[in-house]
Formats: sequence, C-alpha cells, structure tokens
Amino acid sequence: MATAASCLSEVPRDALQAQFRAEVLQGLSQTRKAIPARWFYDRRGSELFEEITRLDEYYPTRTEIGILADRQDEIARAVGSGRVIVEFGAGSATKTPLLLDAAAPSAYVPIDISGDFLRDACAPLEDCYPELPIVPAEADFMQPIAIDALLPEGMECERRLGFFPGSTIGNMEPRAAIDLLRSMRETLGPGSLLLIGMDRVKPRPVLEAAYDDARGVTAAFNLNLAARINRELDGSLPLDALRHRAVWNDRHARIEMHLVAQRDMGFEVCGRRFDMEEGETIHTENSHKYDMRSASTLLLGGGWEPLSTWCDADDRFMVVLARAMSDELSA
Ligand code: AVI
Repeated sequence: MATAASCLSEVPRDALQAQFRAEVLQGLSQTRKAIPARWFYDRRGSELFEEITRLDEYYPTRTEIGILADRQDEIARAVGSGRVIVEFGAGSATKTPLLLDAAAPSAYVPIDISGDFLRDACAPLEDCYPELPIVPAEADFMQPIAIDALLPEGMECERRLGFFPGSTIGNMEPRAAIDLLRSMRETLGPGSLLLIGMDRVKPRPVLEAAYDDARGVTAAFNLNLAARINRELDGSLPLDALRHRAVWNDRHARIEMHLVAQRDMGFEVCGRRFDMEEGETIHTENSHKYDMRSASTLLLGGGWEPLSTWCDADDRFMVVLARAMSDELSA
C-alpha cells in the first residue's frame, strides 16, 4: 500500500532560478567572493557527487553506511518501532533501507526540494516496502513543514523520527545549522527523535585528500558550479583559468573549497561585469567537522538533546540520536 505522490508544495522552477541568480550576483559582488554550496546540485553536479561518494579517498558515505549496518540492532532498540520516519533530503538507496529495516516505521516521508530526485528515490523503495505508506514531500526543508497535512488519516499525531544522514549539516555555518535544527524540531514536533550523521575531525591529510581526490572528481564537481553559472546565467567565467582548491581551516574546523583564479581575469554574469586578480578565490563550500563536544553543543543549540552516539572503529564518522527538547529547555 505505497501511497507516493501527494506533494506538499511545488517549489516553482522560476523562483529557484531567480534565487540562484540573486545569490550568485550577490556572492560575486562581495570583497571575498563566495557562492552557497547548495547550488552545486544541478543534474551534473548531483551525478558528480554520487561519483564522489564512491571514491577511495571519500570515506564519509561508506563509513556512515557501515555504522548504520553494524549498529542496526542497537539503533532499532533506541528508536523503537512504529514511528513516522521523516528524511531530510531524498532518501539514498543504500542508507534509507538500513533505517527502514531497523525502525519498522508506520510511514516514510522523504522531503526534498527536487521532485526529480524524490521520484527517483521513492520508486525502488515502493517496490521493496509495498506495505509501507510512502509520502514524498517536494519542499524546502530549511523551513518548518506541516507534515500532518500529508499523512494518511489517523497518523497525524504519531511520533516521528527525523533522519538527516551524510553530514550535510556540516555544509552550513553554525548559525544556519542551528536554525535548521530548530526548524526540524518544529517540523517533527514534541516527543520526536533525530538520527543525524556528523563527520569527525581527523588529521589534515585524510581530510584534504577526501576533498581533492587523485582522479579529479571533486575538482570537476567544484568547477561544474562555474560551468552551471555560464550555462544558466549567461556567464563567461573562463573555466580553464580556475583551479580547484580544498584546504583545512583549523580555526573553524572545516574543509573549505575554493575556485582559484590562475591569472587576472574579467567575466560577465547576467550582463554584470566582475574581475578577479590572480590568486583570488571564489569560496564555494564549507564542510564542518565535529568532535563530541562541538557536535553536542550544536545539537543542544538547535533544541536537540543527544542520547546516543555510534562511531566506526577508526572514529571517522558518527551517527547521533537526539531527542527534541521542550520549548522551555531549549529557549
Ligand atoms: C553533501 N556534503 C555532505 C558533502 C561534504 O562532504 O561536505 C559535499 C562534498 N563536497 C565535496 N565533496 C563532498
């Protein structure tokens, strides 16, 4: 009885395109040029990211899958069965079934801004879990979402488990991450739990290799953002004169990705002219890494009290289960 297809709200393509344009123009106008990482993910960018997750150097995906698989029984005991699972981002074919098998949910609600990815993610799950109500929501999960309106009758007030794997939280500045965690708490409601993947701080060479692989897939992923600007915003960024750089910033505990100008250059985007000097960069991504204390501080700031943490044997990655705090405690 899979009941896919009721979508909460279409995010109009025009609105998204206008936002892309505004954020690129604003980001390139700053003294330190920067473009939000979420614009990496057009179709080509998403394909390249999938390729990244299979690279030898990129440990997070397979390490998180290993934790979810090895600790399935413990996770099952900790979350209990019969919750509505709300996944933030379209479900991944490898991670989501591990949780669906462990938690035996009453319904599964994947939320993603891209209807295409939602449909691709839901189709195989509908085949594998024919009895499970699957309710995709095409929406921006950065904002609170009224889940009740989507759920089959009688399921509105069931307790929920949020699932946010992949350490995607790390791509946000701490303040934005806290806002997102608060918004998730509102979406999920009182009594809810959150299972979240968080990448751990580790030696610089391991981190820098994960974001600058030998085959150049991450470089292509980074450069695709400039190519996307050229394609969609009538840009003339000289792709051959931009180079990928991934560097560990110890002060902020994050990997930063930049596009570095190899020579002085001028280019246009949407009819506006921009200049870069040789060595100047466009900052394209932050990927924050956490230790136990910083993970816990972030979650508490977002209104979530950590209950359990599972790590791999080498302490590369952690999966944290947290409980929604009451309004008085989290204020
Ligand atoms: C999606 N996100 C968690 C990835 C990360 O590791 O920060 C994005 C990525 N950027 C380069 N490689 C992977």
